[in-house]
Amino acid sequence: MTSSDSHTSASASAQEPSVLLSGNEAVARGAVEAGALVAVGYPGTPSTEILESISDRTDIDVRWSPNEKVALDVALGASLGGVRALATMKHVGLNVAADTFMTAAYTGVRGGLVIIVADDPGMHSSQNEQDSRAYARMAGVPLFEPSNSTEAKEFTRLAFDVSEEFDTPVLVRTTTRVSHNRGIVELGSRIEAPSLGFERDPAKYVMIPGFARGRRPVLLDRLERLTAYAEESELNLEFGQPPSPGDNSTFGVVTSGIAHQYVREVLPDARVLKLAMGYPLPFERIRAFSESVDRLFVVEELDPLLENDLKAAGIEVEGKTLFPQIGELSPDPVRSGFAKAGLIDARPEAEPAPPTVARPPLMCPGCPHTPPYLALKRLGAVVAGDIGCYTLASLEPLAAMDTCVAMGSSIGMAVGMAASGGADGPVVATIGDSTFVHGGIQGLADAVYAQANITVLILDNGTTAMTGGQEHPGTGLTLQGAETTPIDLVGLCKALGVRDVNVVDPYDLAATYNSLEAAMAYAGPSVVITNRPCVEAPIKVRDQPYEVISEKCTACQACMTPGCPSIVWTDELHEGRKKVTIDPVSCTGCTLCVQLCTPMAIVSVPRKKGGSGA
Ligand SMILES: Cc1ncc(C[n+]2csc(CCOP(=O)(O)OP(=O)(O)O)c2C)c(N)n1
Repeated sequence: MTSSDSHTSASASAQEPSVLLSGNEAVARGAVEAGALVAVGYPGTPSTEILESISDRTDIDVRWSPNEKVALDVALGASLGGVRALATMKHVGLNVAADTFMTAAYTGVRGGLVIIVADDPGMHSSQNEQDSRAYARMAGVPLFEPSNSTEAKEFTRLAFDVSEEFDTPVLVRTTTRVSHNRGIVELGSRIEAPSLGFERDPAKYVMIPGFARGRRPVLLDRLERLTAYAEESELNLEFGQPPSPGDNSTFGVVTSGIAHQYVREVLPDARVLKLAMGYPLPFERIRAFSESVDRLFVVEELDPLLENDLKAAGIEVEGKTLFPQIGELSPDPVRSGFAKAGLIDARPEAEPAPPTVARPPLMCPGCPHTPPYLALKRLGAVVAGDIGCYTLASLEPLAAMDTCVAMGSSIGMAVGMAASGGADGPVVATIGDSTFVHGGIQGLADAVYAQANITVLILDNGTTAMTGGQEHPGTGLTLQGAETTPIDLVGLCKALGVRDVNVVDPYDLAATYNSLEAAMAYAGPSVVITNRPCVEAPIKVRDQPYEVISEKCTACQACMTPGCPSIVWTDELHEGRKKVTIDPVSCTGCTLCVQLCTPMAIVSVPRKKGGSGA
C-alpha cells in the first residue's frame, strides 16, 4: 500500500465528552473512531458486548458470524476490499480462526484489520485459560495489551493505523478484568476512512507455496520494523523515580495489561516499565531499564512469555518463581510474590471469610434442555456433550453428560466413541443450535460419511443462550433483529445424508424419551431436534405457575430429579422424607415436574395479574 492509500491522514473534528465505558465498549468505540466500516465476531465471554454495544450504528456493518473463523474471513475480505475491519472473539475463538489468522500475517492487509481477542484467566466462563499472547509470537503479528478502558479505546484506534502502516493484521488482547471493568474514557471523533478499493495482487493475496515463500521474508522484515516502532513507542510508560547515583538497592518491574494495575496497587512507588505492546518486544528499552536496577521482575498473568523472551535475550529477570502461572492475578498474589522476593512484608493472614453455602450452577426453571437429559440418563446413553447452557447437565442431579471439550466437538467425539467400541451404552452427541452451526455441521457430515451408529440431539432453543441470547444463522434474525433466511435444520440434516431425523417437543417427557429411544435403535446416524425456545429469550417465557398440594405429596422426590431451582424442600415430612413446595415466582409452568409426579400432587394456579407475559 502506498502512503497516499493510507486511511491515517483522515481528519478528526470537534471535541467530544468523556463517558464511563467498559473495556468492551471502549474497544468498540476505538473501532468507531478509527473509521471501521465492518465489525464482525462470534459471541464468547468476555468479548460479547463489543459488537452489541455498536449494533445500532448505521455507519458500520456490524454482524454476528457463525463462528470465529468465518468472522475473521469476513473481516480479512473487507480489509482486502479496502475498508477498516474489526473481528472480535474470545481466546478459544482464536483457535477456531487460527488458520486464517496465521496466513493473514503473510497476506497483510489493505484497509486496517484489527482482531480483538479476550482472554479469560481464571476460567470464569471458559473451557481453558490459554494465553493468546502466544498467538502473536507464533504468527508474527503485533500485539497491543490495554490495561483499562482508556487504553482499550486508544490502543484499538491506534491498532488500525499500525495495521495499515505496517501492512499487517494487529491483535489487541484484553482479559476479563479489562473487558468488564468500567472507566472514564475521553471520546474522540470518528475519522472518515472511505474504501480504498480492492487491488488485484496475487503474489500478495493468493497464498500458494510459490507466492507464500515470497511473503515469509516480508513478514520477518516487517517484524524488524515493528520492533523499531515498539522501541520508540511513547505508549511504553515508565513509573517511579530513577535511582540516585550510587544507589544499588533498587529493583524494577516490567509488566503489561491488567498485571500493571496490580503492581501499581501493591508497589505504588516502584520503578515500573509498562509495555503497551506485548509483541514484538522493545528489547533495547527493556535492557536499558534493567541496567538501571539491581533486580528486575516480570509480573504477567498466565504464561511466562515475557519472562522467557527476556531470559532468551540475556536479560536477567525473576518471574514465575514468585508469581502464579495459574488463574487470574490480583493484588494478593502479586503482594505475596514481592514478599517472597524480600521486598515488602507479607500481609498478615486475613480473618477467614464466613462460610458460604455451596450453590452449584443449575439450569433455569423451565429450561427445555432439562427433559432430554432426564431421558438420556434413563436410557443409559453415553453422552458426548458440547458447550452451552446444556453443559450444566453434566452436574448433579442430572449428571447426564460424559464429555465436553470444545465447541462442536461432541459429534466427532461421538463418532470416535462409537468406533472405539468401548461405550457401555448407546452413543449420543448433544449440541445446541448455535454450537451446531458454529462447528457441528462438519461433525454430522462425518457421522454420515462413517455411517456411525450414533444419535445426535440438537437442542434448538432458537438462540445462543449461554452468552446472553445472541442471534445466529439458525434463528432467522440478524444482530439488529432484522429478518433473514434461517437455516432449516431438518432440511440441512437430511441434505447431509441423515435418513432418520425427528423433531420433538422437549416439554413432553414421554415423547422425548420415545423419540430418543427410537433414534438410538436406528442403525446408522440419527438426529433428534428439540424445538422449545429458551425460557429467557427473547422475553421470559411464562405460563401458569404450579403448586404442590401438600396433603397429596408423598415425598417421593421424583420431581427433584431434574434439579429445577423452583422446587424446594419444606420442613413437612411424609414417612420421614421431606415434602416439597414450588416457588410461584420463578416457576415457568413447563410441567416437567407435573409429568414426574405420580401422586398427581402438582396442580396449576392462575398467575396473578401484572406478571410478565408469555
Ligand atoms: C470457540 C468458542 N467460541 C465461543 C464460545 C462461547 N460460547 C460458549 S457456549 C456458546 C454457544 C451456546 O449456544 P448453544 O449451543 O445454542 O446453546 P445454549 O447456550 O443456547 O443452550 C458460546 C458462543 C466458546 N466457549 N468457544
